Amino acid sequence: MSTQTFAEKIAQAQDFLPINGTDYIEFYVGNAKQAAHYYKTAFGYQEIAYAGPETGVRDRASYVLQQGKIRLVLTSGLKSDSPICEHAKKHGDGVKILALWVDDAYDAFEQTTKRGGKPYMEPTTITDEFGEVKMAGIYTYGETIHMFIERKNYNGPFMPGYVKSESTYQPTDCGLLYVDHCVGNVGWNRMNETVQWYQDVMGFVNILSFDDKQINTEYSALMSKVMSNGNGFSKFPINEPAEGKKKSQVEEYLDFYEGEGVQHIAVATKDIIKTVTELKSRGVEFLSAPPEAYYDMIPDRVGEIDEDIKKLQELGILVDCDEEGYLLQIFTKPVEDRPTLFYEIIERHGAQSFGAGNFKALFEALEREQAKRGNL
Ligand code: TYF
Ligand code: FE
Repeated sequence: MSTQTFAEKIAQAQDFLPINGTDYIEFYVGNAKQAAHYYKTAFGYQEIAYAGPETGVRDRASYVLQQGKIRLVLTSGLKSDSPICEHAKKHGDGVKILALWVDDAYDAFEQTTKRGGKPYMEPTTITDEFGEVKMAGIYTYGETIHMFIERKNYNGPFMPGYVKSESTYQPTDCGLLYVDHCVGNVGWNRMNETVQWYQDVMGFVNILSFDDKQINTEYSALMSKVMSNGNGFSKFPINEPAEGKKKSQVEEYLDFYEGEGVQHIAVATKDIIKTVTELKSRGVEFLSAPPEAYYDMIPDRVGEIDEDIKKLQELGILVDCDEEGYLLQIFTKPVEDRPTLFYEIIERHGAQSFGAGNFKALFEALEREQAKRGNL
């Protein structure tokens, strides 16, 4: 392991793009009304805002959901020739926009495009009776976008163009608090340029790397590098498939998403046992637990933890540690029919890493699912 702490590593990031955190994540989906219902019912999000024909938007319908600091926007196009429908046709339901909350959206656009970022949306100011939001966007991997959102002078429900949701169906929350990290899958030999892009265009630093020697099972392999901004609020691990005996899980994703895109979104909780118990009772499906031996080894591998290991085992929650503490994590199955996007639930107790000690158990569970789909 390296001798630098995570804090020392991220301190080396450049400061030309200050980011306060994730502003929202927008999905392009086939049926936003039903997707919103799923995220509310199964994951405990509340519906806060809406835009669509009833509010004067002709080409789309968007539902804004919130839980803790997490905001999801679910958007459908209303005509087959809409770029939203084309996106959904090609990729299935998936993440289109990873929006970052910044202090100066115009400067964020200027700083990133002059360093090679490809424009998606020129800086724009939109206003309504609640104030103004400034925004701009650039492309990252695949058709995925980073939007820069500045909302210093805004106190409306979401942003101009949206009205407060009138929905009275608001299931209770599941303890999800904030976006910990969002992972992107890129194509063969695309890791280095993507990492370089985050360094050059966004000023991020590489805080962790795993090569295919560390991340492989009997069957398949992948490589992973974690990119972080200077305060650690924005972390984007990047995966690339690697050659193994059988098809890499990253390759399966690329085949079914028909390109590069967001593989998983990790959301933080302060009580993973409660959160996962609740999610399971609402029908969220998780990868199967590792074998008994995995849990027998936790005291030796990780040391003492606050949680009851029996309870973690019952729920299939994984445990790992680094020099700074430990973490608990668990992964859902893909949340659509294509084996593409899934979620991670994570509870950190000091550890700033990503669960490398779990990779083998995790990837074996992933491959059991891959094999069921006939893609291994
Ligand atoms: O974000 C991470 O790095 C961990 C582990 O295909 C991981 O959540 C890495 C690659 C992958 C699935 C999970
Ligand atoms: Fe993760």
